Amino acid sequence: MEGDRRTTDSVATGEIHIATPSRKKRDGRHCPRGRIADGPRRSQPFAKGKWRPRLSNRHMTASDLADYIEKSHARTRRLLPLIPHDDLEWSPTAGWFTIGGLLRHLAGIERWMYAENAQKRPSRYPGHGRELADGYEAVLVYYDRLHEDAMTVFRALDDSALAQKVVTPAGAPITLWKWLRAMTEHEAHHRGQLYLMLAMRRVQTPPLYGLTSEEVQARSI
Ligand code: NI
Repeated sequence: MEGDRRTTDSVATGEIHIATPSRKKRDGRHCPRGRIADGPRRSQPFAKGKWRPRLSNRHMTASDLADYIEKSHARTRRLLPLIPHDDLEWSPTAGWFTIGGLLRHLAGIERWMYAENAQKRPSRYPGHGRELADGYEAVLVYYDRLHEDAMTVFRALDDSALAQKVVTPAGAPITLWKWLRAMTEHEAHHRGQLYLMLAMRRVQTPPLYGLTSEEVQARSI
């Protein structure tokens, strides 16, 4: 986590917009906790008076969230075959994550912190040391196995579970879907580091969403 303090409900909302409590106050309808609104605006069938919700009413189900976690993970996972085996424990500077350490960190955090917290259990995060998985093949197996185990936990969550509070290692209560959203942000943060570390080892990396920055510019008006 690198000292991240993103452990409360005040986490920045990022790309995913949250239905606000004011909806309940203003039109008397209760927006179930755990509802995540995204996508384009559209007219709302339940508005009373002058007020219209500022955000759309589309929401992410438990299944949608698990799919989103899976896709986010896949964008990191595809970097693993590109890692030069001899560079696995290379670090850009002393005292920083190595590439392998970063992968063990991501795997361990997902499985032993987030997936445990999701089951209302305390973190059992074991760190990111080489004793956990040493060598390219071992790291690959560790990374895949822990993700698979974590996904088994996440896929078992329903909308009601996602709307409940869990407690972070910092002792802060947070609604579970927000905690899992923070997990994808955490992963994206470290994925960016992996991209940079691979570039420093002169490895060509894939564009994140299919087009390079230059290709997007070429298609821009
Ligand atoms: Ni981290």
